[in-house]
Amino acid sequence: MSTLAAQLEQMESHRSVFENAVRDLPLPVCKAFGPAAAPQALRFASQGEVLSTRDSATVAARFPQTVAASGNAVLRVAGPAAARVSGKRVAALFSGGPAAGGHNVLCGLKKMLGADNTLFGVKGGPKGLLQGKLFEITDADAATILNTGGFDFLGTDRTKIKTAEQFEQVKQTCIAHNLDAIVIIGGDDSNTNAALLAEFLYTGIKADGSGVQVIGAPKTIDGDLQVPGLLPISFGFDTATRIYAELAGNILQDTRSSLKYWHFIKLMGRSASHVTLEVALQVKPAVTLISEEIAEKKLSLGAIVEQIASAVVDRFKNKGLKHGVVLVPEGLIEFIPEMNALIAELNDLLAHHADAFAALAADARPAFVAARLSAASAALFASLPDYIVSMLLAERDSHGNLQVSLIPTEQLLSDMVGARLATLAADVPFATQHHFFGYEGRCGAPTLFDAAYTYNLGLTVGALILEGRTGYMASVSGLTSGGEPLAIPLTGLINVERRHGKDEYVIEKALVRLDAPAMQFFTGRRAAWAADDCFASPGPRQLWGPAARQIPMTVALNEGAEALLFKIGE
Ligand code: FBP
Repeated sequence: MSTLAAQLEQMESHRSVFENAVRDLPLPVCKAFGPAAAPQALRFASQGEVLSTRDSATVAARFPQTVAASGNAVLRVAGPAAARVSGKRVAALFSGGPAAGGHNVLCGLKKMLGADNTLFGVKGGPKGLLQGKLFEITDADAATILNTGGFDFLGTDRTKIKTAEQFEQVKQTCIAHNLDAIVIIGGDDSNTNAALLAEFLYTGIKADGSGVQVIGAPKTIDGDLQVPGLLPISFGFDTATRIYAELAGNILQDTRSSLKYWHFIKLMGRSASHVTLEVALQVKPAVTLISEEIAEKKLSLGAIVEQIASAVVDRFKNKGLKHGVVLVPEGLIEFIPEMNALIAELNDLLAHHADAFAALAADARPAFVAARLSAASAALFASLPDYIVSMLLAERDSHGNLQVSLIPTEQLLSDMVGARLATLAADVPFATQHHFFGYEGRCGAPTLFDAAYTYNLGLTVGALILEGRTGYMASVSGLTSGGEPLAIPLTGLINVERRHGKDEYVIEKALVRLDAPAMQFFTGRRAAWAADDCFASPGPRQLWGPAARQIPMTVALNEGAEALLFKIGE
C-alpha cells in the first residue's frame, strides 16, 4: 500500500487531519478552577440572589424538597473545596437536538471528577436512562472526543420523562448502577425534566435513605435558554450561527456575482429568532424577519408579504438590483397572529381528538380538522397551500411542540411575494431560490468559544456534584471578563404553561426582546442593508489565529462587551 493510501486509511473514524489537530487545541479555564492542567473542586455559596417567577408559589408546592434546600438562591464560587470527594458515581446524558460542544461538557466533567470518581455515559438520551444503557467513560474516551462536534459519542433523543412508571424506571437505573448523580445536558424542556427528577430523586433512593443528585447543563443551538445576568447564552448557538453565517455570506456573495436571484433562507432556532438575528448581524442581508417583532406589531401574513415585495421593488427601481437575501426564522409562522390562533386551535384539537384523528386516512384529516375550527381559522386554513397544511397536521414532538422545522415558510413567503409582485409591479424581475439551514449547524466542530465554554460548564457541573448539590443548572457568566462558574436553581426558573391542552411546568423560552441592545442595533441598520448591498462575509470559523476568539455579536451587544472577544481565564 502506498504511503498516501495508508495515511488516508488512518484518517477513518474521526482521525482527519483537522480532528487530530483540534484535539490538541488548548482550552482556557476560569481562574476559579486554578491551573488548567489540574482544575480544583469548588465551594459554592449564596450571596442572597433569589430567583422567582410569576408561578413561584405553585412551583414551591410541587417541588417542596428542592425549593426548601436551595431557597431558589443562585450559588457563586466561595473558594476552593475544603476536601477532595471521592467514590461518586455519576451518569451523564444528552437530551433534545444536538449542539456543538456537548462532548466537551463530558470532558470537563470527567476532568473535575478525576480518577477517584466514576463517570458513566448514558446511550441514546433520556430513553437510555429509562433502559439503563450506561457505560463507563474512560480518560481515553475523553481524549478522543475532546473538541469534536456532535453528540455521536452518546447519541440523544427527545423522550420526556413524565409518567409515574418512567420515574420509577429512572429510580431502578439509579439503584442498579448505584448512582450518586445524573447530569442532563439539554434545553429548556430537558432542564425542566431535570428539576422534576431532582425532586423525585431527592431522598430514599439508596440503601442509606439518601437521594441522587441531578444537575443540568444549558444546551441548544436556538439560544433561547438565557437568564439575564446569569446565563448569557446556551452552548451550540455560536457554532451553529457561525456555520449559517458562513453559508449565508457565501450566498450573498453569489447574489452579487450572478445578479439574478432572491434567496429565501429559513434558519433553525424553533420559536425564538436569536439565530436569525445573530446571522443578520453577521452578514447584513436585504431583509430579515424577526418573529418576536412581527408578533409585537401584530403583522398579518399579508403585511409581511407586502414588506418583502416593497423591498424587492425598491431595490430594483432605485439601484437596479434584481437580487437579495431574505432571512426567515424557523418559528415565524407561530408568531403571525392569525396563524398563531390557528395553531393553538389545532394543538388543542389534535390533543383532544387524538384517537379519532389518528384513525383517519391522511387525505381525510384536513376536512376533519376544518369542520372543528372557528370560522376565522377555518378560512385561513382553507387558504393555505397543501404543503403547509400537511405540516401543520404533522405529529407534535414529545414535548407537545409543533415541529416548525418541517414547515416550508420560506417557500410560502416567496410564493406569496411572487403572486403579489405579479399585480404590484409585473416589470420587476423576481427569480427565487430557497434554503433551510438547520441540521448543518448542530454538529460542526465547536468554535473556540463553544469549546471553551462547554469545557468550563463541564468543570462547573462536576464541582457542583462533588459538593453534593442537586436541582441546579450549571452556568458560566462573565464570558468577556474572565468567566465565572455559577449555579442557577432550576425551580427559580419554572413557570406553569398550557401545552397540549394541559397545564405543565416549564422553563420559559427566552425570546428576542425588542428593547435588547442587539435588536436595537439591528433595527438601526436594517434600512441601509435593504437599500443597497452592504453584506459582509464572515467566512469559515477559525480555531487558530486572530478570528478565533470571537463571541456571538448578539451576546457581545446584549452584555455590553467592549469588543467581540471572549476572555475566559484572563
Ligand atoms: P433543542 O432545543 O432540543 O436543542 O433542539 C433544537 C432544534 O435544532 C430546533 O432548532 C429545531 O426546531 C429542532 O431541534 C429540530 O428537531 P429534530 O432534531 O427533532 O428534527
